[in-house]
Amino acid sequence: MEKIVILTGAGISAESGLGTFRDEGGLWAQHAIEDVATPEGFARDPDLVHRFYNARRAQAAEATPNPAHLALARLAREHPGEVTLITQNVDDLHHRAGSPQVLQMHGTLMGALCAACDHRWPAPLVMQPADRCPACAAPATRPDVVWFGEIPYGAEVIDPALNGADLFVSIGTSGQVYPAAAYAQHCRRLGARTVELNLEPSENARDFDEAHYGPASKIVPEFVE
Ligand code: BV8
Repeated sequence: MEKIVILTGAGISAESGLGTFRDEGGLWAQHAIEDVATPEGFARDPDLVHRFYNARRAQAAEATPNPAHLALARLAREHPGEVTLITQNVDDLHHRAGSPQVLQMHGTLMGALCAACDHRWPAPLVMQPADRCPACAAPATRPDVVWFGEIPYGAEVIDPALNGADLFVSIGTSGQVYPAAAYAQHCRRLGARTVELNLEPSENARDFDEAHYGPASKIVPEFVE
């Protein structure tokens, strides 16, 4: 029973038409990180931040899973209990591809969170600063995503999975955001084999025993076969 941990980033959704962060013309090129992906940015201009996420939520709703998402869903279904899928992505393409378990460590575009009472509910397509929380009625609703400086979700599941991994596969991430960018090195130190599937070498390419470069929709199904 080989324990496989898979980490995905924006690159796996690129061929589904969703923008990545750090590629040419990527999401961050249009906005400063501080303005749209930090609590301070949200406090400063909640309308800008809601518009940034509303646009991405609409784009994600229009997108469809690509062969890379589908291959990972097939792998998990064919190896029940052996695959832990962790994604940095906030789109729902892994869910819609049929992955039985998806751990969204940076939250989800499809979720709303009340900053006043921590209530969570399915996000409407368009969120606005004046929206009131359905539980406490405070006008404190925000996208349920993890911004810089906030603690990622799921460590209670992620950490044991990383510690028990025989194989760690990183797909479509530039390896620049922590703690996700440290996972490969952590698993390797504990004796796991580490593999990178990406368009080009990532910032932490040295942490991998094996690498395959090319578009995810091609190299992920090939790797999974
Ligand atoms: C935390 C929100 C404390 C949702 C995101 C100094 C040093 C080290 C660390 C830090 C530091 N200063 C601050 C930190 C911590 C900070 C951090 O890492 N900063 C970086 C910038 C240095 N991290 C945090 O603040 C995190 N929280 O540390 O809390 C803590 C932690 C643990 C325990 C206790 C306390 C919170 C980080 C989360 C931030 N939120 N997003 C959203 O808007 O989506 S980050 C954002 O970047 C997204 O989540 C995204 O997923 C993530 C990573 O980006 P990638 O997915 O890698 O996307 P990118 O565009 O970069 O790369 C795409 C890749 O795909 C490229 O390599 C490209 O070649 C490839 N590609 C493109 N097309 C294809 C392809 N591959 C295959 N096929 C293709 N077709």
